[in-house]
Amino acid sequence: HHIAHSREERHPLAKAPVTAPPNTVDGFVKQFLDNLNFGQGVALSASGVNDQYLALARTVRDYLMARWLETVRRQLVSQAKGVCYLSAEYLLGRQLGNSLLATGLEDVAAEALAECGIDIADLRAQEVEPGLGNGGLGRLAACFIDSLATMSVPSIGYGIRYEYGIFRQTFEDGQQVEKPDRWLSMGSPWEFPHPEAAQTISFGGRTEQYDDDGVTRTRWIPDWDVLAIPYNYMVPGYLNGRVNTLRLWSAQATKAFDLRIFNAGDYAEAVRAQTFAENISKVLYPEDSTPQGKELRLQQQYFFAAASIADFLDVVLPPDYDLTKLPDRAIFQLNDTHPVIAVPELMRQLVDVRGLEWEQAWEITQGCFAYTCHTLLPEALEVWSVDLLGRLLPRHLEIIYRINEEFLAAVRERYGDDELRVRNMSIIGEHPERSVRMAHLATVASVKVNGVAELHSQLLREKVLHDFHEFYPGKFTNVTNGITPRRFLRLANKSLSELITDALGPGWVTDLDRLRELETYAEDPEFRERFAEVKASNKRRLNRVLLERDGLEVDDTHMLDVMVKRLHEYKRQMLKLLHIVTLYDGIVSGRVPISEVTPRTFIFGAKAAPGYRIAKDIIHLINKVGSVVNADPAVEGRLKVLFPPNYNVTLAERIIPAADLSEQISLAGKEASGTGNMKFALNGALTIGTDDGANVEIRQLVGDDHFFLFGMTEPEVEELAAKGYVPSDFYRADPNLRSAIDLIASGAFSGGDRSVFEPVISNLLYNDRFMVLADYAAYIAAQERVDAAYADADTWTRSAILNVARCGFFSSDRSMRDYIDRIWHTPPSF
Ligand code: B1H
Repeated sequence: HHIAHSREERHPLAKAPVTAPPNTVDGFVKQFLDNLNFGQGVALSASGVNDQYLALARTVRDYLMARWLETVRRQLVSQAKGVCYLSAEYLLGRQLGNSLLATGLEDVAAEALAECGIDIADLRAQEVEPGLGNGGLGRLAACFIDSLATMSVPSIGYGIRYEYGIFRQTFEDGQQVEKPDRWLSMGSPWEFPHPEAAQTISFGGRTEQYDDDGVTRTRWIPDWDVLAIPYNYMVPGYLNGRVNTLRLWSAQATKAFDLRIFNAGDYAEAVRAQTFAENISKVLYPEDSTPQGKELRLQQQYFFAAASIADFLDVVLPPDYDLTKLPDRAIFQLNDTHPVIAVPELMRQLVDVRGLEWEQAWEITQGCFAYTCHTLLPEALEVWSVDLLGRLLPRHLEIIYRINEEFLAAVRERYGDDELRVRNMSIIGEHPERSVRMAHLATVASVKVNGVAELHSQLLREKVLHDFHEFYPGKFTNVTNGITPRRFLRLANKSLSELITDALGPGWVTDLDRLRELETYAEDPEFRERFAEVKASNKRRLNRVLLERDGLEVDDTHMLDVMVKRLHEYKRQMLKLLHIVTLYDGIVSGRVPISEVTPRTFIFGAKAAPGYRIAKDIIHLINKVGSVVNADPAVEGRLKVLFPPNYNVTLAERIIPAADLSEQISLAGKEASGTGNMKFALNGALTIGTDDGANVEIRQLVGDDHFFLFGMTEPEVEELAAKGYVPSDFYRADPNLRSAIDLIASGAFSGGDRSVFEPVISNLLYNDRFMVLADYAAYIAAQERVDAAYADADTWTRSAILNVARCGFFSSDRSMRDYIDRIWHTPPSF
């Protein structure tokens, strides 16, 4: 099933290059109507809005097709070194707007549809976003493949086509309830299934040794298998005629019915076996930051890692490719440890399937992988029990053991019998049970290991992977995360983009450092006025969106203070909430005259992992505080707390451009990077933040005068932890804090019931792992500085413009350049 590398085309029409439909309104109308009539099988007069959306999507697709086929053809010919980005998550967001942008068809399409009596905005609203990721890690993968296409880097994204993406969040009486995300139920016009290119993926069974012409070899005799069906998605570059591929795998039973069981008359059992196989790609695990040690999750990981490796070796590479050259042809970038099982899988392919010597295979493997670590939380470092891994993948466990044996021999050779060090570095951990440490395996196998922001990379080198840094000097590097300016500026914030383009011309979209040139415009009162009007219009747009979506009202005269991100204790949504409760408490207790309260609308957006009790309690508490504060006449509408449910990429694109204040308040040393922080700054919000993750770099770039820094630094956190942190001491010492906590504990937000939020309160007073109480006073003081700064609207606007001007560094194009220069060494392509 190799791709035909050359085929003589006999019909003259097949010799001609594939061409796009004419780039005109008439050409677009014709293609749209053809898709509606021949693709959807409906007449325009009888078509519904979903028919029209699907036809429009197919039309844009048709414009991209010639470029896609050409990209594939050129890569086949050039065999240039490319990137295989391996990620269990791609949080893509809607595709239609980005495809129209990439083809330059936005205006043509809008006009063409208007001529058919259709408002394109109604069709855009039809699209259900593919939520195939949890949060930052999945969105990062989506930004990276956008930048790779835009920068013409040969690359394939590999991942899983989950039938259900991240759950749809609803609130019932303020509590999170999860609903399945049926993103495929109305059909997905963006995917191309290729069942003929399926891979068979095996599991279970045992291994045995056999004699192969005098050489002892190992083979794996698995006991069950599934089919991996590739679904291809287009990844269009921005106005550059390149379309890369995202290949997502879907699981299918190897035989539609197990004939043996079927013939024995057990029809139900046969169908059950099919369901079992198809469960593998059924649902995205909704945990962000803390991996689930479930067997199905390991099946998912191996399923997509093995399918991707096999696809690259058997389908992408030409037949008879000399595999010793693989490191010059491909780099497999591991997005966290989720795909790390690809390491022993490549070894198995090279040694067991293709008969290479172990040493040679290991040399190749070590030249082909690079690993990105995304965390610092110890509980987030993925491990798999030896027992489970050995049952599911017995051959891979043997391979891991041998890699470890040779690695530890090298460690001993270097350090002598420093058994403590050997135990700490081993790929196999012993406590609380024997397990494979995936980060260690990834580090040993990789050319480079990178963290995702300067501080994070430094802490990886100095703490989490310190022994490895000492053992492999030069292996560790930093690549600070980035975001795509196409989606998060050009598409999400059209009015700001137009203002920037008026000033600088259109080139900034692919050269974000050019935003620097806005610095001089920050001094121009007229430009500031236009910038402020952009912000105001984005608030009005958000108001319309939230009113229609959730019946929520944004007061566009308020400061918009936003905290949107996954709900996790280390991110400290509780700290934000204590600020709100403190403001409210000040008003109702009469300590603060209402005229002194800066009118603010607080927006939260956050999903909690379904099994994360405290996180769900915090969501409940935010909603309850919101109900009380929003309804209390004493507040005179000066404080509003909004928590639209189901925060996702689509909503982010509406909220972020409207924000004034960006909340990035994690405990220092816990947020690896953050990427929302970058999106806000680039859209002209000022940040209130700790010295954590990429906040550090944002502050360095925008300058202290345009960033509200507060809280302990990472070394101060360590110091406090070392001397023994007692949260209740902070509670007792600070009357404002005490009063706010007491108000929650009193049942003021739970109809007088003191038990509802008791777990949250106890957790704060007697545990507070992420030191919310220790940073409370500094946070409140920083918020007072925010109020003071906001009172001078023109100076605030100047700061906002300077944030935009100075954050071009955070383009994911720059991140890709860093990966290319320091890790991948992929030469530029066409
Ligand atoms: C990040 C995850 C993550 N770090 C396990 N780790 C998952 C871990 O399903 N799982 O098992 C899912 C996700 N996600 C985030 O990555 C960091 O917390 C952010 O700070 C960072 O910006 C982002 C991208 O690097």
